[in-house]
Amino acid sequence: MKFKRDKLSDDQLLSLYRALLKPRMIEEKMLVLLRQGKISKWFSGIGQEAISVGVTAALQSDEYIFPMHRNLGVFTTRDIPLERLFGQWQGKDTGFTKGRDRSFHFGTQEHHIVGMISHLGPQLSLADGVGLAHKLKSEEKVTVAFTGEGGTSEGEFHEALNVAAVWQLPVIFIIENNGYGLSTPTSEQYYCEHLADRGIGYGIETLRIDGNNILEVYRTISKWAKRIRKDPRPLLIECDTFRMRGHEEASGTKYVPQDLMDYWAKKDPLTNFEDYLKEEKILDKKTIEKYRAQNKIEIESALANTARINIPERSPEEEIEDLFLPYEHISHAPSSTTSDRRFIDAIKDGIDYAMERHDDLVLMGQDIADYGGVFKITDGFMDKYGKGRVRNTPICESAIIGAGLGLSIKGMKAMVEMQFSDFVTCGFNQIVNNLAKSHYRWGQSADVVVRMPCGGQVEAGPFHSQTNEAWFTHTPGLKIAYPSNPHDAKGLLMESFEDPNPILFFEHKALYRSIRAEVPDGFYTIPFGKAAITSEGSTLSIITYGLGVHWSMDLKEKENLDIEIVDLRTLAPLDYDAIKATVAKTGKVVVLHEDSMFGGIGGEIAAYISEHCFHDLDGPVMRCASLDTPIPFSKNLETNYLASKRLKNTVYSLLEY
Ligand SMILES: Cc1ncc(C[n+]2csc(CCOP(=O)(O)OP(=O)(O)O)c2C)c(N)n1
Repeated sequence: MKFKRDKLSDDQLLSLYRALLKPRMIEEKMLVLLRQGKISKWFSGIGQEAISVGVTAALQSDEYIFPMHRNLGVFTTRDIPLERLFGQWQGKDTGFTKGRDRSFHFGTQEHHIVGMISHLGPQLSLADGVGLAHKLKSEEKVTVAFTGEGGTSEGEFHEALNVAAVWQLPVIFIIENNGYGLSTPTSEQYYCEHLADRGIGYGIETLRIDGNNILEVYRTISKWAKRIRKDPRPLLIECDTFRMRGHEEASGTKYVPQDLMDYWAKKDPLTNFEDYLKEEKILDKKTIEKYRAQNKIEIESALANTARINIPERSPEEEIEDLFLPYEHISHAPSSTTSDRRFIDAIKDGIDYAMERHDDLVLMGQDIADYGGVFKITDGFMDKYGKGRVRNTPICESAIIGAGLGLSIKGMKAMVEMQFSDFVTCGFNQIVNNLAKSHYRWGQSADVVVRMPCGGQVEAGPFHSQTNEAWFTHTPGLKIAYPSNPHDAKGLLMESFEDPNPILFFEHKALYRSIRAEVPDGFYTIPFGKAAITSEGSTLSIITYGLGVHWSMDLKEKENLDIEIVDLRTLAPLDYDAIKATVAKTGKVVVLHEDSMFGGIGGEIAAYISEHCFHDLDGPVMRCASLDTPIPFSKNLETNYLASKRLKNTVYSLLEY
C-alpha cells in the first residue's frame, strides 16, 4: 500500500493513527463482550476503519455525517465519550436513545451525527435536506452520507443522488464497497463495472479510491470538501474495502472464499499504516504500546462505569410523552373580518400566512413552483417567496420527505405536497419509520407537514381517489388532520405549521371547489384533538370527518332527522371527550368514514365506545364505511363503493333498533 503524506505533519499522521487504532481496539473488546453475552449484536467494521476515520477527520466538527452500522470510527473520531457509546449499545440511559434503539441507530446534534435507521438507504435523503439547508443559508458547509454497496440497490439511493444533482446540494455520498451485503456478493448486487460510474448517470462527479488507505481517504475528502463548501454540488465516492468479519458476528463468513480473505488481510488499514509510520520513523513499538495502554484504560473504565448503570425502567406515561416534541397550542383568535373562501382558497391562505410567519419554511412538491401545483394551491408562491423556498421536485416522494426531515435537523420547517395522497405509498418508509419515530428514538422532531389531497367521488379510479388515513393513524408519532370545511382547513393548517411535529394533513379533493364559507381573515389556529359538533341532535350521533360530514348533513336535511353530527377534525389525536359526550347524549352511534371498512379508524372508535361508554348505549355501535375493495373508476361503481351509498340504511336500522 502506498502512502503519500503530502504536507501532513508528524503530529497529524500520529493523530490519524490513533484515530484508527481506537475503533479497532473497541471492536476487539466488543467481540469479547458479545461472546460473554453482554451485548446483543455487533456489526463489525474491522478492516474498514480508514473510511470512517479518514472522512471524519477531514471534516469540520460542525459538518453533519450520516453514518451506517459499520462506522464506529465516525463516532470515535468525533470524540464521543465511550460511556455514552457503551450505554447506547447496552440499552442504558447514558446512551443516546433512552434505551429505545440499539447499536448505531441514533443521532446526536451535539456531535453533528445522524445515525441510520435499519432500512439503510433513507438517511441519504436526510443528508440532502441538511445540504439544502446549508445551501439556502449560504453556510459553506458540506455533509457526508455513507452507504454500503448493498444499500445502493435501494430506490432511496437513486432518489437521493438525483435530488442532490438536480438541486446541486453540497453532499458527499460515500459507498463503502466491502464485497458483500450480508451473504450477497457484489456480482449479485449490481451489474455495472463500478458503482462510482452510476454518478455519471446523475451528472455527479465521481471518484473511486482505496478505502483502506487512510491518507488517500483523508486527502480526497479534505480536497473535495474544500471545493464543495465554496461551490455546492454533490460528489459520489466509491471506497474499495472489504468486510473482514461476518455481516454480524453470529452469521460468520463461511461463504467468503479464503483467498479473498487472505488478499484483503494483507491490505489491513491499521497494520499497513502502522508499518508505514514505523518505516518513516514517526512511530515506534514503545509508542504503539503506550497508545494501546491508554485506550485500554479508557475502554475498561467506560465499560466498568456502564456496567454500574441499570437497564432503564419507565412508565407508560413517560414513554408516550416522548413521542412528540412538547408543543402547547397557543390560541390565536380569528379576526372579526371574514371573506368568502372556497375550501381550496382557505388552504392556500393557510400556507401563505405560514410562509410569511416562518421564513425558514420550505415548500416542496411536484410541479408546485411555476405551475402552482396540479390543484393550483401554490400558484403565485414562487414569485412571492422565491424559488429557494418554493421548490419543484423530481418524482421521488421518499427522498423529498426525507429531505424534509433533513431540513428539521437544521432547525427549518418543511411542507411536502403529495400530488395525490395515493402517491404517499412511495414515501411511506420515510413517514412511518423516520418522521414518526425520530423524536421517540433520539429526540429529533420532524417539523414536516405532508399535505395529502385525497378522496373519492371524483371518478378518478383506484390510484387518484383513495383516502388512506388509516395507514397512518396506526403509526404512533404522527399527528393527523382531516378537515371538512374552509374555516377548519385554514385554522388546522396554520396550527400544523406552528407545531414542530410531523403532521399528515388530509384535504378532500371533492371539497376543494365544491364548498365555500365565510372564513376569518388573517392568522388563527385551531388546536388538534378538538372535535366540532356540526349539527346538534338527540336521537343518534354520526361520528365522522372530511366528506362524511357533508354526507351526514345532506341526509339529516333531506330526511329531516334529529341526529347529531360530530366532526372529528383530527384523527390523531382523537377527541375522546367529544365522543363520550355525544354517546351520552344520544345513546346511538354510527361511525362513518370514506375509507374501506376493515381496519379503518371506525373500528377503533367503535371499540373505544364499547369499552368506555357501554352503559350509555341504546344499540350497537355501527360502522358505515366504503367497500373492502379498491375504489373503482366508473361513476356507478364508485357510488356503489362509497360509504354514502349505505349511510341512510345504516342510520335507519340503528334508529329503529
Ligand atoms: C430495507 C432493508 N432490507 C434488508 C435489510 C437487512 N440487511 C441489513 S444489512 C444488509 C446488508 C447491507 O449490505 P451493505 O449495504 O453492502 O452494507 P454492509 O453490511 O456490507 O456494510 C441487509 C440485507 C435491511 N436492513 N433493510
